Parts: sequence; C-alpha cells; structure tokens
Amino acid sequence: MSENTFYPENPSDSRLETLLSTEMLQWAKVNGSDFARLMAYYKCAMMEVETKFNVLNTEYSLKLDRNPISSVKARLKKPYSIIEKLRRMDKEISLSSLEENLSDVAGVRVICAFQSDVYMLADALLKQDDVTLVRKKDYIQNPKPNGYRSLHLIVTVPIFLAHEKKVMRVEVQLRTISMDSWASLEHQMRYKKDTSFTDEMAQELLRCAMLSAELDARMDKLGKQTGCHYM
Ligand code: 0O2
Repeated sequence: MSENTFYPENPSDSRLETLLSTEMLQWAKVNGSDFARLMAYYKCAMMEVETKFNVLNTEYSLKLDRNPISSVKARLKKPYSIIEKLRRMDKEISLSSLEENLSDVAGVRVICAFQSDVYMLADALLKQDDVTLVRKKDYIQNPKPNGYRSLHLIVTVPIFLAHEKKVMRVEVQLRTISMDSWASLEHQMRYKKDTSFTDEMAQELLRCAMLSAELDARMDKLGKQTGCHYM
C-alpha cells in the first residue's frame, strides 16, 4: 500500500482530470489553508483510530498468544478523489459539504487473522467511551452482489487540539486476509482499462469470493478447535 491510499491510483479519464484540476485550483485558492487544516484534523482522527487498533492488538496478543491483527493501514482521501466523490453525489464542492457528506475522508483498514477476530475487534473498539458508531455495514453477513466482504464502520472520535476538541468521522474497514486478498485483486481487475469485464468473469470472481468465504469459515472452525479464539 502506498502511504496515502489503500490501493494504487486508478488510471483515470484525462478530460475529467483536467476538469477537476481546474476546479481544484480555484477551490485551493479560496480554501487552501482551511482545507489543509481540515485534512490535518482528519489525519489526527485517523491516527487515533490506528493507535486504538495497535493497542487492542497488543492486549489481545497477550491473551491469545497470537496477533489477531495482521496489519493496519490508514489513508487520507486525496483532494482529487474528494472532489470526484462530491461531484458524483451531486453535492456542493465546499469544506462544509465535505464534512457533512463524506464519511471516508479518513480511512483505517484492519486486516485480521480469523473472521471471529473481525467481530471481536469491532466490539472492542465500539465499547470505548470516546468512540461513537454512526453507521455499520456488514458485508460479511450480507456480501455485495459481486462477492465483496468486509465489515465497515463509520465512527466518530474526538481529537484534542491545543485549544479545542473536535469530533471527526473515520471509516473503519475490518476484514480477514482472505477477504483482503480477494478485494485487492478484484480492485486491480476492475480498473484494468484495456480489457472489458465480461459477465462470465464476474461470475468467476463471485465463485472465488464464495471459496474465500468458505476458507474463512473452515479456518474459524479450526481456530476454535485449536483454542485460537478468545472466549
Ligand atoms: P478507497 O480507496 O478504498 O477509499 P459511502 O462511503 O458509504 O458514502 P459507499 O460506496 O456506500 O459510499 O461505501 P461502502 O459500500 O461502504 O464502500 C466504500 C469502500 O469500501 C470503497 O472505497 C472500497 O474501499 C470498499 N469497497 C466497497 N465495495 C467494494 C468492492 O466491490 N470491491 C472492492 N475491492 N472494494 C470495495 P473507495 O472509495 O472505492 O476507495
């Protein structure tokens, strides 16, 4: 993963890029320093959540004698993607609109060993008294039609600045290694420009997602039998 994104940048339509960069230049002239400050707040919130998971991993590794978290990745949405998403949502391009309409400016992805770890860590995070759940989407219990699985949480956390406290939204994606491997390959294939994605390919990808789900379920069962799970 590059530092600032979950996935490598997508190849994009050059006309859209030109259009957006003109708009971004105008926007940056008016909002530059306020935008930088807001992004710094999101970055702080992202670091808070990342730390919370690192702390939980350390604590659970003592109880379980293994690491429930394989890796934690964090990213801030790029200005280009922020404007693109606001446009797609038909929302105003402004700082207040960004704060109001986007929940994934700060993102933390937690890759877990077992599927049961996903729920154990989500519960532990949501029990913390400075974390508030805004929205939960369980794509593990209810996978997307293409087979995508992950647990998505939108939470708010406070950040403590020199003279004020701000409450910021962060998107948390929790998934197993197997879910992550499927999602990252699917993402690469979806953005492959020169090949059209046929229905047959989509069906094959869905079958791969089902195999990955079966693998997670069987590993979870083995994990239980071998005493890997937290009781
Ligand atoms: P990036 O670079 O990962 O941030 P919302 O954000 O809730 O307004 P939406 O689309 O309802 O909009 O959010 P949802 O369904 O919770 O999913 C958003 C993110 O989940 C995506 O972010 C992906 O990271 C991931 N995701 C969702 N569906 C898929 C999928 O089918 N395949 C893969 N590989 N990832 C998926 P972004 O903004 O696409 O990018």
